[in-house]
Amino acid sequence: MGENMTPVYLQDSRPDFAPFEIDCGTIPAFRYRGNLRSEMAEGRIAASTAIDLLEDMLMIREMEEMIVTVRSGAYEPLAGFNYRGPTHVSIGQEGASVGACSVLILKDHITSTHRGHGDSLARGCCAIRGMSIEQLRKRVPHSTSTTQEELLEQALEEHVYRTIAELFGKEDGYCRGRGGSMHIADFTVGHLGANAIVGGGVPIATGAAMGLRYLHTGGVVCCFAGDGAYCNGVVLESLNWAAQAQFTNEMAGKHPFGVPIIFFVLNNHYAMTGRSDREVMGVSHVAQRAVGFADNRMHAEIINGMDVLATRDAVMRAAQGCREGQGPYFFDVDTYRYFGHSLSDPRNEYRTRDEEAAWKAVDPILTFQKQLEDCKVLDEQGIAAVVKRVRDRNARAAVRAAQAADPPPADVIKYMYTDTFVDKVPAEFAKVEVLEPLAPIKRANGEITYRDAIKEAVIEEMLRDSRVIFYGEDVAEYGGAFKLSKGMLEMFGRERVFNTPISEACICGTAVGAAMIGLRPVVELMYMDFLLMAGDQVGNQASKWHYMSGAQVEVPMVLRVSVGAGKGYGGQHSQTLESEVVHVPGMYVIYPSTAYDAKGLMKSAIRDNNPIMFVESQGLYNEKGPVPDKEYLVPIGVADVKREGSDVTLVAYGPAVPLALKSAGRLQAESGVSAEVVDLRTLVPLDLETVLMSVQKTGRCVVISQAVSMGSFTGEVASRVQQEAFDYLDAPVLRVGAKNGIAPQSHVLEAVFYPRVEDILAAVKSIM
Ligand SMILES: Cc1ncc(C[n+]2csc(CCOP(=O)(O)OP(=O)(O)O)c2C)c(N)n1
Repeated sequence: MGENMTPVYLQDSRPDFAPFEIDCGTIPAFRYRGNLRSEMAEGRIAASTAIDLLEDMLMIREMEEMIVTVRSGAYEPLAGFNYRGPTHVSIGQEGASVGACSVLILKDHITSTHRGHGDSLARGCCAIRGMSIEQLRKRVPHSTSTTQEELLEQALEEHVYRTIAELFGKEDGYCRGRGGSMHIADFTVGHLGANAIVGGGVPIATGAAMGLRYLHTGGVVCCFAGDGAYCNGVVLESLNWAAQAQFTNEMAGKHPFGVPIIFFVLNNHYAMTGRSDREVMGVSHVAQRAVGFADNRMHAEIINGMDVLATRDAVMRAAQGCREGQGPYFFDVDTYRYFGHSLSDPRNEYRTRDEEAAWKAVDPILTFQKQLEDCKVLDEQGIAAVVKRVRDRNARAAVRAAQAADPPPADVIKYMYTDTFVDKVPAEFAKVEVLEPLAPIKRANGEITYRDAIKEAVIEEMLRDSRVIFYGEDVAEYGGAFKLSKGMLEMFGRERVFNTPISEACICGTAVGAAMIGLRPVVELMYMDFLLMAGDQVGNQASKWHYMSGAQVEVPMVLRVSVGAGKGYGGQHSQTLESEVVHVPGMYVIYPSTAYDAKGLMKSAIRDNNPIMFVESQGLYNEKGPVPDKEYLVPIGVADVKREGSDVTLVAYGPAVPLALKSAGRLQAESGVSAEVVDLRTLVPLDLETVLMSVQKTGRCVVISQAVSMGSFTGEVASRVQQEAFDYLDAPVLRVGAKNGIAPQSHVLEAVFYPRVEDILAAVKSIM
């Protein structure tokens, strides 16, 4: 094979120290030189569209100015209304949001930020304007109107109403009052959510775009985020993720093409109060960030964000480029927010009135109004009529929103979880291509290892549903650090099984985005300790979006995490951190102890529509157990009595289960104590019933896990048992776990660090 016939991933990397220089290229700034007159002359914009642009910018400004006055009590139509929500207004940035959204189509998506009313209103308006009469009718189901014009107007008003209702925390809000201003989302128009975590939405956008690429929908994601966000680790990880060579070179499979995302930086020059340029960044323009991530600089450009036509032009070009496989794109959009970070920020500590005046002189609305007049699209009265239409519409919507029903208090945790799962795979996803079939996993006496059981489950589910994709660090050729996925790349190809950068936050965050747009990612974190690198994406994003969106979206993803412990790997490769995840509700947590349960639970997890943390014990990977080679599922949220007994209940999960079983054997043999062992299998949802039934029988309970005792999930189980079975208890409920310390390297220390059979025996003896 000639050198240039060798696939990239097989090409050697050899030493070659010949001197050379890297040319990082140039980044154009403000290359758009058009205006409304030239756009109209070239047929790039219709007069009616130009009016729509004005109307949408005005809608944002009016709405946000209203929020400001409502907050101060001065908004007349809502005098006395108590608005408690946040007030991060984007006044000044309307040209950026509206220009960008005006050229997206319905199958496209956006993500946004804490300052996202403008993006959200703009996305909704632009999407609604592109809707058919049938689609409009769905937005206003109670309308009796029949004309497109009337339905459009009603749908726009409903859009403002549902936006304001969400800000006011009402049941009619887009997220049923569960999200509010900073988490507003409308998944029906591809708005995947604003995000109150600075930078938190960027990996979600990236994962969604990666998913659109896999599904070949032709859709694009426009990722709105501020300049401040572009110092944040997960954002930089996302840039790297989106630009990975493996998505565009021949490794990408039959149809190499880039990730269709536009990183649209709303660069208003300030984070909260700190300056991005000249203070907390070492480059003078955010656009320079792109240079470090892709040889083509992600087509980076600096755009005039005060000119709605410039942002429109940029996104039009980028969206087309993305659809042709040229993504990602990076726009540093130069804009300004007139108000402070929030209303409690007077702004004078970090910027001058002169600076503000200079930006207001290039106001996106006023300059565009002037162009509309110059081009005779609207005269003064025409503009006044648009202003009035917007103002009246917003006022009607606000009054209606203020009077709308609050969510019923009894529903406070409704929508935490979904009870849906994939019963039947839609035909379009049931056809799965297998490149090189993998030999079936061999059974000796019907047994396979815990590792192979999990592998078999993932493979079976990938064969069942093409929406299941699998990725993580080193999982492709190498088969993962624990060889669990060996052969899966060859079987399913790199579009479905691929290595990732060492980006735990992005592994989790992209899975959220991919799940939001319809995939069912299974992703791997090599050690559970690395979960802390991904804390926000797991705790604030994966766990929360179903609830925060008012159940608009499901996030079906399985996060496989592997727990070290007992191998002398010390404090950063040995922790079992399930209690951290349990403490942020929203994610199911599964922790199997046998090969049988591992397979059945993994299959259930992949079919379930909740985000799921699947905890695996490295100590159990080689343990064998009977696993039928026929299809079966183990239900999530059902504990299992692994040994029956009558004197004491040992509640355990994961690697503590074999320990509990050994202890039960010794208790019987050495002291005639009959111990029942309950394997929780699932921590969330918790099957307390099975535990309570056992405790009612035995009157005694010891809860065991491998985790450090302080803050462990065993505390939760012990307290619930005490609370709900107090009358049946003959002794206090005890807990056994690892010492309240850090896992040591020394095998002598490690041997006493983790819970041992002796600890369990001592605990049981103390209560017998
Ligand atoms: C991870 C995180 N850190 C800090 C904050 C507090 N905070 C809210 S907005 C903000 C500034 C964000 O700046 P930028 O991304 O430029 O957006 P802008 O507010 O300018 O629109 C900060 C620090 C937060 N919400 N999330």
